[in-house]
Amino acid sequence: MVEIVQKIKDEFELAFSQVKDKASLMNLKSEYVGKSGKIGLILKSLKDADVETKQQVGKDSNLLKGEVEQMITEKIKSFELEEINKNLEKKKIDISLRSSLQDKGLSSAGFHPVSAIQREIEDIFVSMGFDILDGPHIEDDYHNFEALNIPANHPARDMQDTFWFKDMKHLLRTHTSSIQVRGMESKQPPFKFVGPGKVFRCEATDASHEMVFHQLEGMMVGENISVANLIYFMKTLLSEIFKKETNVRLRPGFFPFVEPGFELDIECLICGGKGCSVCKQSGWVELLPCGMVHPNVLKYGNIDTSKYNGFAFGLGLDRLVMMRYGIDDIRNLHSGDLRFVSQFAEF
Ligand code: FA5
Repeated sequence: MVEIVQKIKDEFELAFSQVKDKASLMNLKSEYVGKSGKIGLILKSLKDADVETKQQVGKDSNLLKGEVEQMITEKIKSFELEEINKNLEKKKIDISLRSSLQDKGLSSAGFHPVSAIQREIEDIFVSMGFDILDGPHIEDDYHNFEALNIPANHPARDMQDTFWFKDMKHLLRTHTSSIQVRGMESKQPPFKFVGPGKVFRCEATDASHEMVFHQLEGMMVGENISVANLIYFMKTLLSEIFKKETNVRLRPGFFPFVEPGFELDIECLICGGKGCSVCKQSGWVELLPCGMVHPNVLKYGNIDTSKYNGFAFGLGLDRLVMMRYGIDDIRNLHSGDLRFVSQFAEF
């Protein structure tokens, strides 16, 4: 009886040494240590043996079972490693090869200039203690208009031509000001945040107008916020972005969600203020509408207007990129022409 364990062991070792792949190894596994494998059967065949033999053979076959399982597990690992190495060998990447984009004279990757400027501005505001918020592209009437003090039938709705959904309750957001409403819903004053993103307007395109463009909303709510605070943050932003003296002008502007409202224009950097198609021959480009948040908007946001007030602004990112790089037609920005965007790739 005792020899039978040794016999099975020898038999296994011979078969094991001839195994060439994972599949035959798995077969060997079930043949020896599977449910009705050879080692298990030894124990079953001990029914009529004396106690001493049963104990000895039981011990030996258990030991053998452990050994066999360990040998098989290790062999499986070595087969798997071999497979990985083979695959790596096949799929070897030669990092010294030029990409097909480089052959066409294009850089392989980089941020779109609008994304790059958005990140830069986010960093500037984060360093001044602002949070960054997001909001959905598909908005409802309440967040895009009503809670911003633009009720149904208000003429101000015509200021932004809107892409409505068939239900006439949902729309593609026309401005990032909807993020103001969502910010007030999620935060307790005092707070300050910026909310960048795509916006959509159903309007004719020209050198300075796109149907899909980008804005960055900003909002600060606290006690005793003044126009001086607003101007401070706007000036800091522009000097960080342009890294040079830029001429700006502040003029009154009407937006139902701010009172007083302002338009901050920048002297056109394309023509140096002489007049061109981008600034519509005026020498100035509308860049940064802003103002003190209208009390009605704060009330919609459940903010105690006897204690808190604030400012808000909505920066046009595409026009900012145009001013920074001297791009004379906004339509170049989203034309999808790689030759155009690759000029801005950092590497
Ligand atoms: C608004 O969208 C307001 N929500 C901004 C605001 C926020 C005012 C907070 C007060 C307080 P406006 O429609 O002017 O305002 O757009 C803001 C900026 O987006 C413009 O100054 C301009 O830089 C940019 N912009 C507007 N329309 C287009 C367009 N069709 N294509 C490209 N940029 C545009």
